[in-house]
This record gives sequence, structure tokens and C-alpha cells, in this order.
Amino acid sequence: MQKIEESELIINNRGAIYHLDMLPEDVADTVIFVGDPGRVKEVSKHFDTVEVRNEHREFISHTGRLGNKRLTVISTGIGPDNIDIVLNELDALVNIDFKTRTINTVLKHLNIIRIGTSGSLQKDIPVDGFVASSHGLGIDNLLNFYTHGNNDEEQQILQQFINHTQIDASVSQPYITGASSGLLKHFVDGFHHGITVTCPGFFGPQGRVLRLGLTNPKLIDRLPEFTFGQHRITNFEMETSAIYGLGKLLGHHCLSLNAIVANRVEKTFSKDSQKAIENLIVKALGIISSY
Ligand code: R1P
Ligand code: URA
Repeated sequence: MQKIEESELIINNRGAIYHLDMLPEDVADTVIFVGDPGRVKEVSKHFDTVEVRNEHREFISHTGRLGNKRLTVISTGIGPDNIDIVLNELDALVNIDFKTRTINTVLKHLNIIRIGTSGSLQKDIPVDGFVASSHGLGIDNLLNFYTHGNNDEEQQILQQFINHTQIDASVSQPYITGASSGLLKHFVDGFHHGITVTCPGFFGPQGRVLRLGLTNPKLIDRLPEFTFGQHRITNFEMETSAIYGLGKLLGHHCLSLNAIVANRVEKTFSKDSQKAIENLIVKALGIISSY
């Protein structure tokens, strides 16, 4: 087995991985991703017990138990570049032997569920509503650094998306990955389902204009009109495509849940976004602890 060198897999003096500062035994089989480091305690306060807490940079993690499930909740910070770090390091923690620096022969498949905030791209998905993403469609380019492929349907969705949005290839090479169907099936009642578009920024990439002009100002109006068979685009945020794309390549089961805090068609923002995310946390934990 090929040994992974010190510069590629970075392990600190206490045997923990470089950015997350977690030990292999700190990772539960079900991992909840939240963007905001302050949201970690808002999730773990619902656990029956918390056995370990880690904190380094924006990556705070708590591992504990809720009912008969062991859960880890970890903050990813904002954006797909952080997801590259969090997913690769979590995967290394469970699938690479830190003593021999070799890949385990039997690989672990984590269940990874994001509980995040998002902007709606449909009139009928109001602020304070919930979306479970059927697909993550990335205009953030992260997955293009890894070898990856698409099935026929995904390829067709991408082609139609490029034709419809007129997104320039020098700006983005879009990619798409489906949710874990095994996880998605638990999140039906009370959730809208649809394609989540993941952007590499909150302002220009999501069509927000404050003082700067945009290269594709019509993108924000074209996204809500996009359809492919039963599929439509429901929302915008900054992590889902990277989680779905990298997660699938690494063999993990991924799902993204989103509390809608902004409606970009109606131009509204939640009157109480903290309450909206708290409601999603409670609903998601209720479902996760019951299957
Ligand atoms: C932007 O405000 C952030 O909020 C959304 C976006 O994806 C981005 O990370 O998610 P979180 O609430 O999980 O951070
Ligand atoms: N998060 C985003 O990325 N966009 C929004 O509009 C709201 C939350």
C-alpha cells in the first residue's frame, strides 16, 4: 500500500488532523454540517450527551448521542473551498490509518447532512420554509479539480442549464450531483424538493448588486424559470454542490437541508432567521434520531 506523505496528510502532535483538529475516534457515523460556528452548540444542545468538543479556526465540532444515534456536528464556515477541507479531512479520519498512513481496505461510508440557510428562487417557497436538495448544481468549479463523471440525465440537465442561463465557460463549468436517495426519502413532509445552485460568493455570484456590475445580470431571472422534466431550481447557497460532489466521489451519503431566509423573487428576508434555522434543526434532529 502506498504511504501518504506528511505534507499531503497533515497530522499534528496530538495525532489530530490539521484543520479540524479531530482524532479518528471523534467522528460519528452520522455527521451534521452547519456553516456558522455558532450553530454547532444550537445543534448539540439537543443531544442527550456530548462526549467530545474540538475547536480550530472556523471548525468547531461536538460529538455526542441523541437517542440511539451517535452524532457529530461540525461547522464548515462559508463556501465550497471550506467543504474541500472538511470533507477530505473527515474522510481521512475514517478511511486512512494514521499510524501506517495507508488507505484502509474496508472503507466507511458516512451519512452527512447539512443544516444550512439559503435564498429561495421560487415565489411559492417563502422565507422560513424548508428545502431538501434533490441535486447540488455547482457554479463554483470545485469539483472540476477532481476527476468526475455524470450519468446521462445529469449530463442533459447540465447542457440545458448552460443553454438556458448562457453562463460563460470562462466564468464557470457547472457540475451536478444527486442527493443520497436513502437519506432524501426521510425528508419529505414539510420540505420542498428541488435543485440547489451553489455559488462561489454571496453577492455577485448570487446576482446581488450593491456597487459593482455583473457579467451575467440576467442569471438571477433565468434560474427560477429553468426546468428539466420534473426538476426545477429551488434555491441558492454556497456549499451543497461541493458536499454532494466530493461526498459522492468519496463514497459518503449526503443530504442538504436548507432553511429559507431570503426570497430572491419576492425580495424579502425572514423577520426571524434564527427561529427559522432553529425550527429546521429541531425538525431534522427529530427525523435523524428516528430512522
Ligand atoms: C451565507 O450567508 C452563508 O449562509 C448559507 C450559505 O451557504 C453561506 O454559507 O449557509 P450557512 O447558513 O450554513 O452558512
Ligand atoms: N445564504 C445564501 O448563500 N444566500 C442567501 O440568499 C441566503 C443565505
